[in-house]
Amino acid sequence: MNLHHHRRGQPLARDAMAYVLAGGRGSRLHEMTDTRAKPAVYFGGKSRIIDFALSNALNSGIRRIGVATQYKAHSLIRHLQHGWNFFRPERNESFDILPASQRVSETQWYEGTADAVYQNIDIIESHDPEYMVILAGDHIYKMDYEIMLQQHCESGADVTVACMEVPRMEAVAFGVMHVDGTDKIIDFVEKPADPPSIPGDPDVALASLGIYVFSTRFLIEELKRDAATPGSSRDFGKDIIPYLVKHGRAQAHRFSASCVRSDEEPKAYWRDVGTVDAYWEANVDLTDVIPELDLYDREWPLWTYSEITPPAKFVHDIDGRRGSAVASLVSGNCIVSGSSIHRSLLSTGVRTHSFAMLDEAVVLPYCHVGRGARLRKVVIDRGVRIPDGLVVGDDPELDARRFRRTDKGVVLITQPMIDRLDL
Ligand code: ADQ
Ligand code: ADP
Repeated sequence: MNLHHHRRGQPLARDAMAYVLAGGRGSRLHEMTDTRAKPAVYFGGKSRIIDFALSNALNSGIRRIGVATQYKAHSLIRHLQHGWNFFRPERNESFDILPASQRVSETQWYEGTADAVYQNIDIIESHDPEYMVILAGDHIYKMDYEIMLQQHCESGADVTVACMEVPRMEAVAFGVMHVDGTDKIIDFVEKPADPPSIPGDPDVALASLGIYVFSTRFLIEELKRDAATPGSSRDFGKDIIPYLVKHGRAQAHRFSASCVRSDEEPKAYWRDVGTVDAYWEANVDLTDVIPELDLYDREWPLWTYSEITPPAKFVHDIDGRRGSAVASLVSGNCIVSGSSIHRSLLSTGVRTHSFAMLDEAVVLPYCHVGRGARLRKVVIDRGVRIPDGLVVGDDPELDARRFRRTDKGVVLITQPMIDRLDL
């Protein structure tokens, strides 16, 4: 697909700054986010979750980016410095990493998401963007923000909020809106226990994706107004958006209008991989013959930091029978030695040894899988050394005692869990 086909008029992205909120922990990923923020969690073999939002910004033509970090930001910041540090001020580009740092107030942390922008107003002003695209750093999707910017300008709204129809019961995790016939938002509730449905379909709700476009001048006024409002939790979803729906003009933008799809992709793709099950499933889905998410689309490349590595290598076992990976994604510096690997993702530097069997395994960088280990439906955290002969996926009760096993039967394995094993 040629992106320029659906662009009308002048690109607005060059006048915009993308502001990525990357401070949340993502506690439902459990031990995966013990040491790193959710946006820094590995995804798809070679990338991290935040690379999707950042690649969207870059591919949309945005050249000014700020990333607000807070929770366990070390590995995230290192990733950003390694992979995203190529913007040049002399070309009117910028890339700012903005840790919560008592820059404005005495409180050390950003309170809500709006505060994470408010505390950096001076930095935003120094770049002087006409528009602000506020994003979360923890979702998997491909979207052309230029199209949303154009809709924002054409409609004259105070804020434009990206939205998508979701099954009504899933909407408890979202901001849920009602719109009129022109997609003006007429009602907005943040994370309702009983989400209202869209007219005519009781099983579907219109959910906010937490992606907002404002003119910078208006946003700054709003942030200051909100900061001076007693009782505000300083959050976009809880405070700013509901206020603007009541007192201003908030417009909905359909994700389907700006979602980027290659010819290979059957439908619009947006995922919050915030639980171990969703994370495992979205990764393993990539091994499908035609996955719903195309990582190979050269029109919308996924940029990331990636180590320079030797190629992946496949070696036979002594019988000359094993030593292959099928329906799998294998990254650089992996050595698959005498193992059988099926519907799995091996990140950089994974070693698997003779007679090991992996099925539907998501293996993060620099793991070792010992001889004869048999692992099914697992997520293995970075650097874990799986002992020889370990079996996971045959005995649910044993798995649940040793590791973190979800209701859907996905087993998350970390090194401390391995260290505690009594083998
Ligand atoms: P949530 O995603 O639940 O809902 P929140 O937890 O505030 O809202 O996180 C939004 C983003 O901001 C995340 O990427 C998170 O990492 C980041 N973040 C959270 N607190 C932060 C802080 N103090 N500093 C920096 N970054 C921070 C929001 C909206 C809903 C909408 C969903 C869509 O509030 O209306 O439906 O996003 O996922
Ligand atoms: P995280 O996985 O928590 O996001 P990083 O990717 O930033 O963290 O790195 C974690 C640590 O693992 C770093 O100190 C990195 O240098 C280290 N590391 C690099 N190469 C290897 C290796 N071959 N084996 C084990 N750890 C490695």
